[in-house]
Amino acid sequence: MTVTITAFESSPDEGQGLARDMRVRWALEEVGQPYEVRFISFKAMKEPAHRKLHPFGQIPTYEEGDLVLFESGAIIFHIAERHAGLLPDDANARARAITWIFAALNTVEPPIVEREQAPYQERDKPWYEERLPMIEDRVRARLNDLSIRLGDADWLDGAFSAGDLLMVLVLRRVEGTGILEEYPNLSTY
Ligand code: GTB
Repeated sequence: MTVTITAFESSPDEGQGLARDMRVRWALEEVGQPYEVRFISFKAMKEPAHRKLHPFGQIPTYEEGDLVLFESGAIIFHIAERHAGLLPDDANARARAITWIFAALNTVEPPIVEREQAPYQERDKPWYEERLPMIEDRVRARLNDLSIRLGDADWLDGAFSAGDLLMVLVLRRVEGTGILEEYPNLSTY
């Protein structure tokens, strides 16, 4: 069955792959599932036709026959449940890999997104210069703990999993800021 995902028609990152469709693309590539990409404008994202697929008017979405999904984490989990290569077979290892999916999205990504958005949303505020280092320290706190846990391992828990896929792409959002580079093992990861 054909899988179709949505992505920005014109991405603000000019093709660096930082938007969340990249997670879905990597997961599909990883499991060898062919897919099509429907590119969508910012205007069309907010129109009723797209909101039927995504209630918040965002990308990515995932269509597979009658099934329509949104939320990159749910999409990755769906792909990982149906194809080999993204979640281990052993029940406990699988539960731990799923834990890393949630850790990437719920614990590591939020301060990174806050730091990423601050310059766009708050640069003109009188408190911006004072607040930025605080936000950056919240990112460092997460990266420090993650760095300690990863140590010199290749992946977070044994073999590569969907948890690594998401964590790597979450970390890419701070690549080049100097913060990720403070943790050489995370940069290598
Ligand atoms: N929780 C949802 C998920 O995980 O799928 C969040 C989806 C989301 O934030 N989508 C963003 C979007 O559609 C694109 S990824 N934004 C438009 C809107 O809300 O109106 C966020 C993103 C956008 C652009 C870059 N970039 O260019 O660097 C990076 C990340």
